[in-house]
Amino acid sequence: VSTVFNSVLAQTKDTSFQSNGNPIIRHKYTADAAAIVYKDKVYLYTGHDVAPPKENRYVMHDWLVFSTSDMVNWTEHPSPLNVKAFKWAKDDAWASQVIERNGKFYWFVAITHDSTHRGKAIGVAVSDSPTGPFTDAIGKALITNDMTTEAKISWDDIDPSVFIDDDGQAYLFWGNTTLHYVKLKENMIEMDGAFKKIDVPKFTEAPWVHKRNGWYYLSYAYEFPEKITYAMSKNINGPWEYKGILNEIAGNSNTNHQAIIEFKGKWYFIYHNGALVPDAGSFHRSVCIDYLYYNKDGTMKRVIMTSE
Ligand code: FUB
Repeated sequence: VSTVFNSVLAQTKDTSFQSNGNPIIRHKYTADAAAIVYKDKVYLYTGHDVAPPKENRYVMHDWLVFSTSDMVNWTEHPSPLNVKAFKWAKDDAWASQVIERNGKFYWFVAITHDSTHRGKAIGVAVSDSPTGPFTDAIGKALITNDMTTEAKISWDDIDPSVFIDDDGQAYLFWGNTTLHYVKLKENMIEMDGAFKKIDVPKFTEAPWVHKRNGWYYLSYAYEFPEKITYAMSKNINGPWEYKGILNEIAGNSNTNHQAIIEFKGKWYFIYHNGALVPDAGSFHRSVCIDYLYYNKDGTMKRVIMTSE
């Protein structure tokens, strides 16, 4: 445990390690994975749980980035983004996702807004490199809690997930309890049109959209404690057909949060659990990776968690 907590000290240079089964990162707590494939490498972006031992609350100030060419040998890069980069925000480096467009990397994040706005908000940072440094792209929140009026909770505008379709149209999905999406302009930092809602069974949070063979897949955290479940559609605007559970509650954590990528011909399901050390639990989470397989009809097979 002390190794894990010592790692809170700032890292200043690239370091390497081999993953040896799940959790893949064992020297610090990582959560809320998002990943992209760029130029023959996977870049894995995670949140960073730093709550003192036994403290049952999220303490998260920065996001981390790791890269690999083979899913075994990993490089950890110095943290390229901290909540302090967003002058309008207070704290809480919650779930995020990075996407590349025209050689720029856009990092959409959920954070707590400062005292002028209630609750969580979504911001976006930009960089010329997948490993940063990233700077606030617009100097204010892209989405604030008061833009979604049905909100009864202050944390409903979280968990941004971006997707660029084959025709170049970008979409931002997000939410807790209510799942919203909106088109993004070509510049990735302005919204284009009205918010829309998606009604899928027992949506909690953590949307992730990917596409394969003409099918759109919308995976998300379902119920609480969370399982990951999914729906499919032939159209990004739905209707979405619910398909069922992708993975069960992941060892010892109330939340789960997935990313799905294809890399060198294999599909990967990236998620987190709370099983790095005994009693790690919901606020000391760790990223895990398992293979993802499809059935002939395009549905996804249930993920066998090698972390259990
Ligand atoms: O890590 C903080 C929050 O917990 C995330 O935003 C949710 O997806 C859940 O994992």
